[in-house]
Amino acid sequence: MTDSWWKKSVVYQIYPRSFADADGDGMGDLRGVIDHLDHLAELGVDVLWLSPVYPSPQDDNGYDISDYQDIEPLFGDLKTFDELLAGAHERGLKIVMDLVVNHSSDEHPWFLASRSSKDDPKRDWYWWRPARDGMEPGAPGAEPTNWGSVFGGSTWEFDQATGEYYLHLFSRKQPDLNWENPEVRQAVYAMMRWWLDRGVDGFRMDVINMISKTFGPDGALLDGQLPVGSAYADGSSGFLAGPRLHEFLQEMHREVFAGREGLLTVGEMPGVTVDEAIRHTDPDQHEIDMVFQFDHVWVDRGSEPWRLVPLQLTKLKAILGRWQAGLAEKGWNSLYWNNHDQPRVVSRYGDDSPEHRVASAKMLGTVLHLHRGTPYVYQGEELGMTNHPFRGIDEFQDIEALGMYRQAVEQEGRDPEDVLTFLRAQGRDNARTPMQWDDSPHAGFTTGTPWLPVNPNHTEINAAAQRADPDSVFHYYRRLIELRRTEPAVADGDFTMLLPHDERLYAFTRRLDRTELLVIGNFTGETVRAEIDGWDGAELVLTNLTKVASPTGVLTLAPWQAVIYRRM
Ligand code: TEU
Repeated sequence: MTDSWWKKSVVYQIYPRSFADADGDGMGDLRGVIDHLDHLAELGVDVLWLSPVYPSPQDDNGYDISDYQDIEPLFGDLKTFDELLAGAHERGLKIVMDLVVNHSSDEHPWFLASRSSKDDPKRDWYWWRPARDGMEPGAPGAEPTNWGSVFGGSTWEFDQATGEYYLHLFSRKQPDLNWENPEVRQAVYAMMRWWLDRGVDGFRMDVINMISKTFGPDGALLDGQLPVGSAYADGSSGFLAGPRLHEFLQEMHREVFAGREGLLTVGEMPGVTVDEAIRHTDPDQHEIDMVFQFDHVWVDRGSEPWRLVPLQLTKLKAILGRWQAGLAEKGWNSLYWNNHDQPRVVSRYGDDSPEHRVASAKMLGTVLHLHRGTPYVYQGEELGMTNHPFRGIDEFQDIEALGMYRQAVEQEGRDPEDVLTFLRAQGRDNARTPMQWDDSPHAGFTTGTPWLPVNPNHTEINAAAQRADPDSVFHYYRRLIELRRTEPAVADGDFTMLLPHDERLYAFTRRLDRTELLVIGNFTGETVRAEIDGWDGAELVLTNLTKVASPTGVLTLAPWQAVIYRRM
């Protein structure tokens, strides 16, 4: 890929299950996306990323795929998909698919064959291992390693049929594919080419830094012992950024992307370091265009599980500043606050009270979109949608929330209220409540019963109201997105962090040739004066507050205010 059009683009993530339901079964679908393409075109984004729409038992809402080359019947069929693709392309929107190939569903024919016998030709397509040396297969503690899965429990599932265990870093219905096997890789590449030939414009690659793994034939205990109070160990040194990761991504590039233009590739990489990201995204390495790193969304989690720590702005700035500096010369950043795995940013780093929700949502958008990199907007973020008021564990549906809860409460004896407090703040279902289109009973999402309850605040927060209101979060996001197109310094300028020790203001400049932008966001509900000189008389390009009470000069920020100034 020689062109890097995506440096000037904004991506919008659709979680199809929760976006819009056209057939009334309570579950979003592709027709629902087609029906709302104009909302997306009006917002002005360039690319749509669809979370998985492939056939799936839906154990992890589609991140468990049982057929990579078809559409989940709940969502539609290939014909509807082609219609969506055409409708998007007509409006100048590209479509990027989710690529989930670290693991498949346990109901995928590949896995059904693999588990059928030790001699099956596909046995080695997944990670099968015998019980720990000298232990009875299936007995407690006999798992090949002591690794804990992301969704709770062991990463190993014992399979009676052949008396061995298979590896699943996520749920037991998501067995890990064995990328060491070249047949697996070729099957994945063929599938990717099939989608590209159909017209899709790229891939968001799920946990792609986990595809290269190492462990001894018997499986070794990691670090000798378990952390105090934990039922399982962290196995990530055995599967994050494994020894063949760069090789696999380069091979994929050669086999799938080489010679094709106009694509976007982004690798989701929990735990990726800046140095690794530079290697992955340096165009000369021929791997991928950008990565999703996680440092800035792990900043409010304590080192112990189930501990929430309040946001410390200086830490957030240090993290994002390090990523900006690290990828300044080579490689490229992706920018996100939200996705289907993260709580709503206005509830998390902003203030979702009626008084400050709109201002803080716009402030957070301003800070993110003015960084150097490609911004991602997650559905509903452009409305300032908030976390959901979950009452109890019964209201959560996410396999991660339920699995973590079970492990924490039943196996580790933690206080259920502590765990709930954590899940209310950080649980993934916060992002997955239905999109709020209007103030009707199910927010215009469905005429049926929504699979996850609609947030009761949809009577206030919804797309219809915001499209009609020029001061809404929606129209502010539109202006932010437009600014990337009209002001070259937004996409191409360099980045300099200011006030790194300030706990209240997030401030930086962007410079391209003679144009310099100053961006400041007030992360508090108080008026704050910014100690930044030299900007008297600069042009105010954008601010999130139309009526600013404070008359005391350009660099005094009202509660949750954001400003963008320009000087030449
Ligand atoms: O997420 C990878 C991942 O690491 C997440 O588990 C994340 O760290 C966690 O959910 C935060 O709470 C990807 C997908 O985005 C996620 O939806 C899938 O569940 C997961 O992979 C497995 O496919």
